[in-house]
Amino acid sequence: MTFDAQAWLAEARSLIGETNVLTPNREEDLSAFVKDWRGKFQGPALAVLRPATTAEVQGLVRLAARAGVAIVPQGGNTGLCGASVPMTSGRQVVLQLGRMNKVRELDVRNNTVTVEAGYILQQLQELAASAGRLFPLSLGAEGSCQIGGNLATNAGGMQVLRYGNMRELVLGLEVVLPDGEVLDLLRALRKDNTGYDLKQLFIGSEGTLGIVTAATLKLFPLPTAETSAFAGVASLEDAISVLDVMRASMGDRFSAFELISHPALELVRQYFPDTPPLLEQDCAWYLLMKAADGGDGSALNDAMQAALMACMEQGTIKDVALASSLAQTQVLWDLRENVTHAQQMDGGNIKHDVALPISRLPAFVEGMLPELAHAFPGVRPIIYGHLGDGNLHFNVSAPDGVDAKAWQTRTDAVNKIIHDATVALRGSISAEHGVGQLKRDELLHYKTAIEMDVMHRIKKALDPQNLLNPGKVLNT
Ligand code: FAD
Ligand code: 2HG
Ligand code: ZN
Repeated sequence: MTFDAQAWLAEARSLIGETNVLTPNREEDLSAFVKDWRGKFQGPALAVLRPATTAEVQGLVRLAARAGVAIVPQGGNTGLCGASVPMTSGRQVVLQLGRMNKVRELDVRNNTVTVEAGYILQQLQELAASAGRLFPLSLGAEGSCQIGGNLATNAGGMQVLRYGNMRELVLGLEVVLPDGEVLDLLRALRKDNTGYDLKQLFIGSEGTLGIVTAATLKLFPLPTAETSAFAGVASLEDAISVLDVMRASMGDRFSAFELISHPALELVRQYFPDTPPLLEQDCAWYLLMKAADGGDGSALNDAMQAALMACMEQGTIKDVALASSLAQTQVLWDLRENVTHAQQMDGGNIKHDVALPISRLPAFVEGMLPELAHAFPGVRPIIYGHLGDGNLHFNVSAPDGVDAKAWQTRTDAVNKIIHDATVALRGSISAEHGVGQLKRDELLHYKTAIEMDVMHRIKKALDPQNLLNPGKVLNT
């Protein structure tokens, strides 16, 4: 059967309205939807479709299935693995969920909220705070990423140490399946053992198994006091000793433990020259820590100071600055977020998002640095990330004088060194960003045949026509 694109688009328009079907022509610039945040992946779209209800998503999925049109679900398009934009081959539409942005229910007593997939993460944090609750997921792209995207990538970020990643914050989901059926799993229960936990299949599946249209999420008590500190340490071993002390003395109040290497800090200073000096001495590594609690701030500050002092007495912390105002706190967290931006401004890098048992991280990094330097003289590893979760962004920037674009051609060789060592220590080559197009072929190499086979069987069972985000995660 021949495909009549114009007739198909006309049907799409009749389903969701003329203005919600964007097509590639001079008036409608689709670049924001067809190119990824890093500018690394880009593919043509037959159209960008912007449904506003679950019924509209359902109608579009059925329309696409009838004509064999593939769908690329998209939230804020902040993903870092090329999963949210079309592939270069095939007949694909982008299904942009941004208009599905209603709050379906805020149940403060049950500590839950049900929002649609297109709700922006930062708006959800604000909504929760206005009800005296916390929605703890927090990451650099929170001003534009959407709950659907956070679910589809099982996003992590800054507070996983205390609250877990997105998977752990979900109680219920509503999903449109590839055949257009709506799977209503929107339950606001903390206990429910009635068979397989189907929602887990869709979390982290990067839009390959179903389209998330709404979610019921957990809320937590809103801390009334918060304190952040920035400390310098000489080694990763010392950093991990600091983590032990902080957790032992602060318990659950300790909510974030981020690592920034000296070269990462220097890069931020280069591109954000307003970054103020924070410590009196340079150190090899810096730790950005946060604790939060109810009550007034003085007890929390005292506890944080006492724990930091204990580390200084042990000699693990060399120098420390405690934020004493909201403005100072903001400076510290801006600095952390700016590492990614500074790297982007520097011309890009070869990204690695690895997780290892935290006990093995020091040996991993110490082994990796000389090996990389030997293989690529002058190379600039920019290491930072969520040390408290054993998750490092081991990004590798071009050696001085090497063009950033030319450096990208070395990706396979750099990946091999870092990913081989990660997997040898039973680590993960994608801790929080996902697979998308970027690491799809790496999965084939590092996962067992049986693991891949089970993933393919699940994909085939739910999406036999291979319509949802083909070419992402799996070689389909
Ligand atoms: P998109 O990029 O639009 O999509 C990502 C994936 O989800 C794609 O596979 C897409 O098809 C799928 N998808 C989107 N919506 C739906 C839906 N409704 N149903 C089904 N599938 C869907 N990530 C972290 O984990 N931790 C961090 O600390 C972090 N920091 C970041 C900082 C910056 C500056 C940037 C640019 C990114 C960062 N990220 C981080 C990565 C990114 O923000 C997250 O992966 C985020 O969860 C993606 O959300 P999104 O709405 O932008 O999704
Ligand atoms: C972060 O932790 C993000 O800042 C982005 O996950 C990491 O840019 C990166 O590699
Ligand atoms: Zn991260």
